[in-house]
Amino acid sequence: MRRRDASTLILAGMLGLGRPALAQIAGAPAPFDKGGVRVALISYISAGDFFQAYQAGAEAQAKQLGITLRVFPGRQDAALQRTQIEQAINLRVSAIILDHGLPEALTDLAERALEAGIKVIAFDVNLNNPRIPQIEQSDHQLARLALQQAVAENGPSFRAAYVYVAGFAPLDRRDEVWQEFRRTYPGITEVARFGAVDSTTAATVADQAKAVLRANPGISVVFAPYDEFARGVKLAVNELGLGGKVRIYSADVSTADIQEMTEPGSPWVATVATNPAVVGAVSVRTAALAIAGQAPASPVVVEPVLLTQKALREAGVSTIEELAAKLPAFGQSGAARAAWIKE
Ligand code: SR1
Repeated sequence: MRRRDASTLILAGMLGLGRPALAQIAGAPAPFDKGGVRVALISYISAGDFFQAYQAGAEAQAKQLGITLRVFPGRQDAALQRTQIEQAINLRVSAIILDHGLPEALTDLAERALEAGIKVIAFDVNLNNPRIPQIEQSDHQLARLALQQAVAENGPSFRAAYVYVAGFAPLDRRDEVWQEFRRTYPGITEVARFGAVDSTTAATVADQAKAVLRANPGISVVFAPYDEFARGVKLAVNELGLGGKVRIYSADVSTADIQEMTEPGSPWVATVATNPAVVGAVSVRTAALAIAGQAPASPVVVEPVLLTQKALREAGVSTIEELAAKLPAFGQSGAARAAWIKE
């Protein structure tokens, strides 16, 4: 076999005879020096821009590491996610990445996987197990940046609607900051709270938001810290003709979100986001490091950046790729790195 340099990925070409391709990384620790590493990515939610980009980033990083990544798509179905974990254990993968989910449905099976010698990594689901590295987007910082922007643009007193669904670790962490802001700024009144996470989140939230905005004409700010929430609220604001009156502050970004934020008259004025593809890549790198016995300290954090409508318009940014090129802090992360892992 021909070796080029320490970080060169060599496809060993063990195709045929029903055997999978082995991908070796010269100079990498075991088992990556031999190849044949298999990892399962088991998601609770697969629909929506964030989760699709997350998966694409995970797949690209897995390819780079010679990992065969088996993706189990989620349908917001805890029972399905449990079955998928059992399948991954039976497949004897080297690691399982749990992407969101309900902790009470995952804890025992995560433990079973660990007992079977499988590494378990958790993104945005807190299993309270020191053997399971946690990955997150610094949700406290994310919410803080969004709410600081809301206060900077609307002053310390406003009537707000808040979109929230309890039980999702990132939303619960963002909620802690919302509560903290309301204590710091008693002039902020939460007039209404609503939300849903289902197979059509944006549409469901749009219906809820329409009812709330109709019933509460004084609302001037909506804190919607998930892009599917923000899209729903924006639909409602536009349908009710409230474009000049209501401002939306959110989390997450995608090419479609950038277009929705920057279109003329858009009420969606700011979001705070990581690049979800980078978070997917970080998740796979964390799994790879755990498999190699080099698990990074938990939590592994990907820092988000504030993106305002004004800044996006002024920079002429219209896609995620343009954003990553203009803003290096958005396009890459130093988390879960090692000399033998290429991005
Ligand atoms: C239902 S939880 C949705 C959030 O998960 C990820 O952390 C994304 O940032 C999204 O906002």
